[in-house]
Amino acid sequence: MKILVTGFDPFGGEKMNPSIESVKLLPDSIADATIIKLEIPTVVYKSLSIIHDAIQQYQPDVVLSIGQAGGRSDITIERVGINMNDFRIKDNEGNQPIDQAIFEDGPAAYFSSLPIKAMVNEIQKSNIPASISNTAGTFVCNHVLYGVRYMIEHENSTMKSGFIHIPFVPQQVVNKTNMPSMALETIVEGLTCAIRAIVENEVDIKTIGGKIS
Ligand code: PCA
Repeated sequence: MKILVTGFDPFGGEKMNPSIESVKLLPDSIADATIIKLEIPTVVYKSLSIIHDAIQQYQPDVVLSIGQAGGRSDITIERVGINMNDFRIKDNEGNQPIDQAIFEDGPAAYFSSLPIKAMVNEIQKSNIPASISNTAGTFVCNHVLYGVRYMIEHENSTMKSGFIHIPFVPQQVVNKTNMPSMALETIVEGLTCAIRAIVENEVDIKTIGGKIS
């Protein structure tokens, strides 16, 4: 099995993005799956075209994208991407779409096709905080979650894809009051657990993981 794992470059005035830093530190093989690592820009559509080229080149079985969600305290496995670009800030090339569909002819949303509950479970088994998230926001991360599934479904491919958001790392919150963070090594361990769960669970497990709000 081949898994393409993507991470973003820094955005929003941050000096680093723990998503690409953690991806770089992943082992080259997890549970016998080959891990292919790819940096993508925090830019609408360009992020997707770089993933598209990598899919053509490597023909992975799974595309897993990682992004920073500053303010979250745990590793969150995203359930759904929505057909919406509504940017609170400019992306890294100055684009700021407001209330625009990502793909005009696409459905309102796509669900992740990864075993999200099994992934949460496997991370928690290593004593690392993790949960399901029901929104990936409306910035470039949601764009990539939705857009990668759109590309895959349009090519009638059985390739799986999904998204994980990670917190800030401690060095990013030194001057931010009451802001949660997680050590980079812990994030890397959590992502490794999540990838193991993807390899070992063709079908997701049935367990409680919903939220009231
Ligand atoms: N996080 C942003 C985009 C890039 C990243 O790492 C987001 O949550 O949309």
